[in-house]
Amino acid sequence: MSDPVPKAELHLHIEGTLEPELALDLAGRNGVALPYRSADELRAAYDFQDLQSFLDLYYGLMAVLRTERDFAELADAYLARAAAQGVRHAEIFFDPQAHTARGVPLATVMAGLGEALAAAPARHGVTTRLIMCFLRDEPAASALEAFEAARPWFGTLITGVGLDSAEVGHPPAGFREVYDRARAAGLRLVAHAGEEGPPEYVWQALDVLGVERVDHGIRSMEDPRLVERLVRDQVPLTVCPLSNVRLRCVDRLADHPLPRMMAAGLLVTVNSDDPSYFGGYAGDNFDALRDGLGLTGEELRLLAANSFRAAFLSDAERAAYL
Ligand code: ES4
Ligand code: ZN
Repeated sequence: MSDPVPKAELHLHIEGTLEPELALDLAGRNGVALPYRSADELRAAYDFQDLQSFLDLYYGLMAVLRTERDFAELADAYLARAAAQGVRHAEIFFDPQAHTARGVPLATVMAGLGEALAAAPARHGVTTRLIMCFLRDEPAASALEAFEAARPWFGTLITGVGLDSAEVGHPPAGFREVYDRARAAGLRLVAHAGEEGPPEYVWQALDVLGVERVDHGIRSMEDPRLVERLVRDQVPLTVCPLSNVRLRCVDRLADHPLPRMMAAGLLVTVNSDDPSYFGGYAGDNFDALRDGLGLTGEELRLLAANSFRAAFLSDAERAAYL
């Protein structure tokens, strides 16, 4: 990678940074049986048809994450890789329900992630925020339960809430109550919408949940009125080009709507989503836009500047980055 431009990463699932080598190490350490004998064999399974086929592997492999140390090592490894690719600030998603459902206490997850995030400014030169995501293919009552269990960390470790997992058939409107509670608790609000799901889900994320940023949002381009709204309000979209190709939301990188999104005046950012699974970290996504889509240095610098504009930073913090 050529001298990476400083950037913020705003769409990153910490569980999606689990590299095959670390997964096998943790499996051995924790006595978890995996149906893969080598990192290469595991990597060969990273051939996805759609979002669901990815999620099946992703949730399955989480079985190796059991202890505070596991979560601390996972996050520290991500922060080291991200820093090497120019990431100065990372707003990190995690899926509490995916861990508590396997019997891992939320306190264990928070202690491990908290340790790595606290060390990150000095160790890696990266500041962070943490965003808890609700699994939209689980009942809204489960999201409410996860939300209430996380209250002790609100405003300290946890800055915001998001909505992820299988999108189609699970519209944002079902999660109105938990977003109302999150807003009342002073948390920042984001949601995945318009990745595989229709523009209607982006409208619901904006108008029913009241999100401040939309994760993915690429299918917004199918609805000119929605584009107008997103441009008018300069709602940031956290776009993940390599993810969209790997999950076949777009056929080829050359077909990716990102250049059209920028031309329309949308506040677009570039992110890695689940970098271990999708072929690259933040800088790799920037490189792919240059090499595969022909974006210019000026366009890439604009995307990097957008990432700090769209971040949940104070004005003073933002000024230090821009
Ligand atoms: C995800 Cl790419 C993607 N979409 C929705 N939910 C997710 N969780 C982790 N990666
Ligand atoms: Zn995502």
